[in-house]
Amino acid sequence: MTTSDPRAKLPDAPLADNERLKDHSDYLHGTIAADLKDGLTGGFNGDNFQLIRFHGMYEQDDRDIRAERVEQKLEPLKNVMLRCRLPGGIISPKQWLGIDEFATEHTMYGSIRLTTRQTFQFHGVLKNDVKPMHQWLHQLGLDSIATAGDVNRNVLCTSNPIESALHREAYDWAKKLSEHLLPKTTAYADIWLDGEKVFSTEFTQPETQEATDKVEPVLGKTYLPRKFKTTVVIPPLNDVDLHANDLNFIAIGDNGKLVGFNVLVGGGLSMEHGNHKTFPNTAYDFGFIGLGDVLKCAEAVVTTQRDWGDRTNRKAAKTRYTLQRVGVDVFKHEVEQRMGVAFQPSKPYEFTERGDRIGWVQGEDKKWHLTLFIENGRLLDYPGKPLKTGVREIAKIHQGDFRLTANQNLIVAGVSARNKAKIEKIAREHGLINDDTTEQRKNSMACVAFPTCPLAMAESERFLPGFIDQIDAILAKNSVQDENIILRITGCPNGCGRAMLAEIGMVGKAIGRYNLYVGGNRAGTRIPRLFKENISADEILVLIGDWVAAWAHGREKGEAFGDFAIRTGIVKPVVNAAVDFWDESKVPA
Ligand code: SRM
Ligand code: SF4
Repeated sequence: MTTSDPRAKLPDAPLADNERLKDHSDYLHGTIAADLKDGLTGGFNGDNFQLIRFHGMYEQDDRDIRAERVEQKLEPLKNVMLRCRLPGGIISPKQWLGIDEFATEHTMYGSIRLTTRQTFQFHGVLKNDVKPMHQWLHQLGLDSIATAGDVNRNVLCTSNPIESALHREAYDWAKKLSEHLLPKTTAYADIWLDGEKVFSTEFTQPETQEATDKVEPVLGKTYLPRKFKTTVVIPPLNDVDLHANDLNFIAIGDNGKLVGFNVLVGGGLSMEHGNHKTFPNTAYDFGFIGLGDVLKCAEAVVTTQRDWGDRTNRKAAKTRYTLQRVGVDVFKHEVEQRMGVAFQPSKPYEFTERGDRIGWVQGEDKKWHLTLFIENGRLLDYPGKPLKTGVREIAKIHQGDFRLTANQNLIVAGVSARNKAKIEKIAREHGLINDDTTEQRKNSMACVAFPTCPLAMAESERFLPGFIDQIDAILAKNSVQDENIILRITGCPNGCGRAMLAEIGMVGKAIGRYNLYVGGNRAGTRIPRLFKENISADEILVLIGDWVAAWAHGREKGEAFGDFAIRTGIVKPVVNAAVDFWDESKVPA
């Protein structure tokens, strides 16, 4: 479906090469199956390099040894990173044992990496193990469809079941949304599972537009212009960081029963250093819808973005740029037309926090939930701290489920009073509970970056733990060691660690150098502003030292650091990122 609205007209420019690639891919099949047999390279050839992303994988190589391999005239050590699809982050103990075994036996690094989008990644899978890996996941009831590429990604849902009686209903919606928006092509089954069905959709080779609509009724033959992200969130906890996402459903309850959702569209965090046409953005409020309209609404937003998104320039292709180009009201009106319902005024709600509640909490059904803090989400056995083994030992006796959080942590959920002490003992023995972990460490986050991420400009995951030691010392010196500042680092401006929603955000510029942003808020509804460009960690520590001293002594009662930074004029707030992110003189007086 296309529109006749003249405001949705695309720039007069050739389509980006990814559009050709999708168009020629035969609904994401490409020549991946044949490529698997090519033993001359550890990587994927031609378009397949990109196409495997739609199947949840990225080709990578270990950057720590890249130069050494080149010197030895060897191909970089190519391998695959896989990202699982796990709507709402829920995984059973049996499935956990299966993924643990795969990571241990069949990956170069042996780790399970919990991500900022409630799922896990395997790093370092060699080409020969790629097909067996998908079959392994399939027999566990898992898949990696559409966790990357120009599609709707893993759907997030507020993690902790204690937070509200609405959780089960909200989680069901996250699952339904994920399935409704999945690609319907059988490419995944054909390539990885020898045609075994993953979903019930029938696939026939389409010859007409009508047939195309039947194969991919929502996404279409060339899928979306760019990646697309969706959340379901239960106030007051914005643990999924909804403003990083294109489409958000905020659960509205009445007497503990879900009655509908407020819908927010057009969030996203990535940008490019110095490119003023790119900007991070908080999502726009479209209004309230009842439960009967949820799937229709999701489909209408996705298809509007599918048809109106800029396919000529991938840097302008995400939903927020479409909204900027056509106007929020025009986009919203089109969504209403497509779903056949008008949005009602939004219902009141409030977000107060984003962090996970580390430790035990008891749910309304009397079951216990233990949130384990996993530094940077990296589960591996470290000397004296066998974290991965610890989770495996818990999985062997746990009768509830596990929930991955969007803050890279892990919840052992649904524990009976009888099993509580046993699980806590295992967690403590394996270093999964550490009473010395500071509040600052729990509220800090880093993206993966080196050595696996090809886009990393600076260290992030490997840098953060030592940096937090120094921030902790600053907090202690100012007698605020029991408090914290939401601090996040990303190795480049793509923003995977969500620094663009932190109170203090560091964005990699070059090895050892970062751009420093300040002034996000606790609820995750304000984007921080650039304070200084291209500075070293030592320079940043001096600045943070001065700011913490001022905050500790001059803050108002309960005032968080980000709000203090705005009130005292360290930076001006970002009010409307599309207008004033790059130019603070445009902030209204
Ligand atoms: Fe991300 C690309 C890791 C969450 C914005 N991201 C990548 C790649 C795949 C690099 C690449 O394209 O080759 C990174 C792989 C590193 C590695 O070795 O594992 C990568 N992103 C991650 C993860 C693992 C970071 C983490 O530490 O947990 C997160 C996996 C999420 C998941 O499970 O699906 C991750 N990425 C995010 C987020 C945060 C979020 O969604 O809440 C963002 C910012 C939000 C947004 O989309 O605006 C994010 N990643 C990007 C972008 C910029 C996209 C854009 O709009 O321009 C890229 C690059 C791209 O797509 O071109 C990227
Ligand atoms: Fe890689 Fe950049 Fe994402 Fe970090 S923010 S994981 S460096 S793409």
